[in-house]
Amino acid sequence: MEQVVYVDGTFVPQSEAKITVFDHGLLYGDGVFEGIRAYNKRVFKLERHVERMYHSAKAIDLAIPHTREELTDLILETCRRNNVVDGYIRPIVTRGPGDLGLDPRKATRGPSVIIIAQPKIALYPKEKYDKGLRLVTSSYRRVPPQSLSPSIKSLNYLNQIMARIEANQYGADEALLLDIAGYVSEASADNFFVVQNHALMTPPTSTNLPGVTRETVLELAATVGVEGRERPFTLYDVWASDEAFITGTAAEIGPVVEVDGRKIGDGVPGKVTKQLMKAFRELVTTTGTPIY
Ligand code: PXG
Repeated sequence: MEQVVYVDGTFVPQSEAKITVFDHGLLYGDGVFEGIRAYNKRVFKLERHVERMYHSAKAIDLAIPHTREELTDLILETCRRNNVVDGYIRPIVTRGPGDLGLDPRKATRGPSVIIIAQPKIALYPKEKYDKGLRLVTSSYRRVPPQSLSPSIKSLNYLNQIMARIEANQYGADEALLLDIAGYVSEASADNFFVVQNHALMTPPTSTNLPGVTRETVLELAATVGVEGRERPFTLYDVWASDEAFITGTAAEIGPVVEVDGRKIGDGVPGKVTKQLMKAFRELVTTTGTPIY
């Protein structure tokens, strides 16, 4: 059955879901989005994702033409119309249609609001979770906050796409990006953690996206008996770590077993990582906003 997409006030079949080629989201990447998941007929951390979307929009001076409550309801309604049980949800708000020219004032009609709710999500193959991911450090640095805040989940992903292309060329599963000062930042679309001496470490969010999965893992740390810390660290700390993993809404918790040709720990998914994966699974399948 064809999916139903919300576009600017109406629900339409996917094949009829269209926006104009003059939309500034397409022309200039002028817009924001979210990536949200549903598990077991509930949307995981919906309120937090909606909050992040409003923060991103505020940062680019884009007024979302709905209250948070309205947008939340529209997201849930899009899930219902697509019979979502487990799925992937993508709200997008762009600057909207306007004449050529990047000045946002040209987008006179106002923002476009799009919500996609897919009843299926394409995951990394199961093998990647059993055997672990291989990462390479990118030669591209994460765009620094001096140029564009990495906290904004904007429609500009070329920095990360360049890194991903490079990782593909090296036959790696993911790219690890450093910040402009040489400290570890994040993967192309996931946050990054190392485990050292029974403590988790992840870089502060000044140089990466404040990931919802990242926050969740920091909250879960205590339940598996480890401390979760936010502090800057270098590639040396990665290579010398006992375990490493990436976190993201799509990837969830993905064990990392190799970085730049060096084995991490024993070269297999680590004990703490596996405990966190289990605790995460338990949390996502038992909490969240009910869809129905
Ligand atoms: N860093 C970046 C740059 C991201 O884009 C994350 C970290 C992880 O954040 P969350 O909140 O998801 O834990 C992201 C999230 C996709 C896709 O379609 C990308 C993300 C999320 C969902 C789907 O590739 N990025």
